[in-house]
Amino acid sequence: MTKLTCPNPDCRVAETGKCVEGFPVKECPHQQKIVSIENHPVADVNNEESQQEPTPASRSTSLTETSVASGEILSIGEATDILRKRSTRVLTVIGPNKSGKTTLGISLYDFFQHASFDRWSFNGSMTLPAFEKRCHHARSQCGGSSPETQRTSRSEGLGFLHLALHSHDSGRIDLLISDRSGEFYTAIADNLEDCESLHEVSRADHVIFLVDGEKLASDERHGVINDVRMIIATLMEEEKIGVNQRVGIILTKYDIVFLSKFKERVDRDFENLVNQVEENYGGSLAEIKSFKIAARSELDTFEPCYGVLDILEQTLRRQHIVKHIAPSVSEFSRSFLQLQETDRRGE
Ligand SMILES: Nc1nc2c(ncn2[C@@H]2O[C@H](COP(=O)(O)OP(=O)(O)OP(=O)(O)O)[C@@H](O)[C@H]2O)c(=O)[nH]1
Ligand SMILES: [Mg+2]
Repeated sequence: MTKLTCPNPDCRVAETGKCVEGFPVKECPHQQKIVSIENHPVADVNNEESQQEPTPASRSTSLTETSVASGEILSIGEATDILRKRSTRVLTVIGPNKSGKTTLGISLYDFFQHASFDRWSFNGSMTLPAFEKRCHHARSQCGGSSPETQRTSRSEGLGFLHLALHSHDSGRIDLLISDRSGEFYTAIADNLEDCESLHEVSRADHVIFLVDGEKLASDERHGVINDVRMIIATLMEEEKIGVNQRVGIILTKYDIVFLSKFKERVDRDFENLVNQVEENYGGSLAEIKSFKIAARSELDTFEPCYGVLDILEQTLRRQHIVKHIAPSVSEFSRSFLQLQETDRRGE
């Protein structure tokens, strides 16, 4: 028999048999997650599949008061718990595969291990092992020709890396950085249903679109621009981004661009793309800014986290945004969406 429990601390389904979000119990997406996990917990040590690491989607969806964080990348339920409890910013990182999404997240963690930025210093992380695993993989490749970040596979689904930062005047701010496979994003124009599962976009404080500088300096330059254009156009058409979101267009791996004989052409292509996005969508988004970054530079002349800290500053900045009105749709993202900060004021 399946015991009724719910990761939402406000839900008393165990006592009342009723879902606090108004779903018929069997249809509650939170319940479905728990049931499916409870139905498949048998650890068969001979079964290769059961030895695979749990993905964010396959783990329990929330950190309850009695649970201990695994330190792995956070599922949407676990991220929602942080949003519910703390002053949080969500940085959503979107881009085709190998554009540098995961590296951007781990570069911030790496940076705050050794330094502080402006008034911000490291105040902890609930995903230390997840960061360490990703950093270790990159560092352990240093013996090779260049450090490599491990690819994020599509089956891993959506996850969030977590950093807590502190400053004297603002206190603690929690930062959630999305991580997902690039293949998912490049396929969304063909699979519009996938747009419905873009939970990381709806609640983002800052949505950034990455343009791979290395590819832009190569023969693949047209494909790179088209991919990013197509992703932005799809998200606009599907109304996944709009007046509530600050958007960043990011040229990544600028260390490679810097050394390239095509540097001027790359700068020009990037500038044209940014101008086009501003022209097409400037009036429909809260803000559009562009950044050039080298999250993992191979050149000593580039400061660590080159350009990434400007993105961080932009993400942490408070903004004047209308209070988000919770949609009446029956989606798993509901509680995530509802957790917009209500006290945002312009600074
Ligand atoms: N030289 C240089 N390499 C970088 C930089 N940022 C990322 N890389 C490399 O680019 C490759 C791809 O980076 P990832 O962070 O894994 O890219 P991703 O967008 O997460 O890719 P998927 O997980 O496949 O979607 C890795 O080998 C990184 O080491 C950078 O600033 N400079
Ligand atoms: Mg990745």
